[in-house]
Amino acid sequence: MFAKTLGRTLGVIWGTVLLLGASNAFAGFSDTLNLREGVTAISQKVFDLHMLIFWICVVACVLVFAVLIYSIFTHRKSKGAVPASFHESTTVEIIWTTIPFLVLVAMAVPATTTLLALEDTRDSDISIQVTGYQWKWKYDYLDEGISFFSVLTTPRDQIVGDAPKDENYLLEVDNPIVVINKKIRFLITSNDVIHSWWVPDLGWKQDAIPGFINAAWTELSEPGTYRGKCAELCGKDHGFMPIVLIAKTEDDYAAWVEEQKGAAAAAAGDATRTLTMDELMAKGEPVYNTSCAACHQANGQGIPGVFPAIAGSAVATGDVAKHIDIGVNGVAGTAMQAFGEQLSAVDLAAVITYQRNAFGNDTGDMVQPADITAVK
Ligand code: HEC
Ligand SMILES: [Cu+2]
Repeated sequence: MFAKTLGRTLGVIWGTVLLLGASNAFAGFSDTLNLREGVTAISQKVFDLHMLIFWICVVACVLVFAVLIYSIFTHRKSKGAVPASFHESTTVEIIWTTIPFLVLVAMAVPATTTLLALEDTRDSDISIQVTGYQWKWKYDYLDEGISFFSVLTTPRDQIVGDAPKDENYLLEVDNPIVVINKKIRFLITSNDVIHSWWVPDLGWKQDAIPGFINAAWTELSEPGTYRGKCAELCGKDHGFMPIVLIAKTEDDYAAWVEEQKGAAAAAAGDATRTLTMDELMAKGEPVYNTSCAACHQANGQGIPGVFPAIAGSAVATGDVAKHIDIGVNGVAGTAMQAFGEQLSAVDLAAVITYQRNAFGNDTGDMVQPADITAVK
């Protein structure tokens, strides 16, 4: 009698839990705990696949536990249950092999279809090469010849806790990647270690591996700003290489392309000019802060034993040619990258001049863009 009541009570509790779970799944659950639906047709497909598999698992769980709990309570010893004496039933074995097999096939078909659609980069309209660097992204628009680096712009004082954090803390960059509502093919690779390019709203992430090119694609229907970050532990500043993707309308995109080409031409023009000390120092400081301070630190003190100090450095106060060589070609086999391909001649000349005259390195030396071009 008692056991019967207990059994019924447990049944009711179990049923309530299931009902609550299911109704929750339909309501608020989906925006807080569930997979993100994203903003593209393919991210919706991924989400639908996820929900389908989820519900198949829920139904399988309910059925199996219902039979299990029913059997435990109905056929228990205290009720005088006598075990069946049959052994080896071909029918049962066929049933419990066939049903899971059919369920697995039912799951494999939509899963494979979605995976194939995710990989299908054919017939794309625009190709962008994405290259991971420690710790920034480079975007090359292969059809337009546009090329730029995208670096974190969250101010240092927010990171160290001296200022309140913005809404998009660690998710803002100087040069976002810009696209339109066409099929965009991404060719993803890396210059140093393994990174991973991940904008959750697109519904996928793709590893950036040195020496390999991984392809992925997206097609955004609405203009908007989508944010993501490197999703592969890639060193000290792994958490400081965000991605900002902006989808523009056709007209805005065309204007942006023109602007980028103009900026490139202006930079090429600047490379032949001779700059004053003030100009070099003014340009050099922001370049230092975005490209060098992650390792050599904003105060030029470096991190002892890992990144050498620039303040008082034998290189930064010694032979200019050696300093230019390290800046342009890096130091092979160390984290000191070759900035020759990352920074313009003007930026490099400015940042090297800055290093030679800031942090108490008052050498008075000036490096001109032409000095850099001569070495490149
Ligand atoms: C990812 C970390 C990193 C970044 C970013 C970085 N460096 Fe370095 N840098 C190093 C390391 C490591 C060394 C030491 C290399 C070696 O072992 O010789 C170094 C050495 C140097 C030296 C020689 C210092 C000395 O006294 O030996 C100079 C000059 C220098 N870097 C300039 C720059 C400039 C200019 C930038 C920015 C445009 C920059 N570095 C950005 C890691 C970095
Ligand atoms: Cu990374």
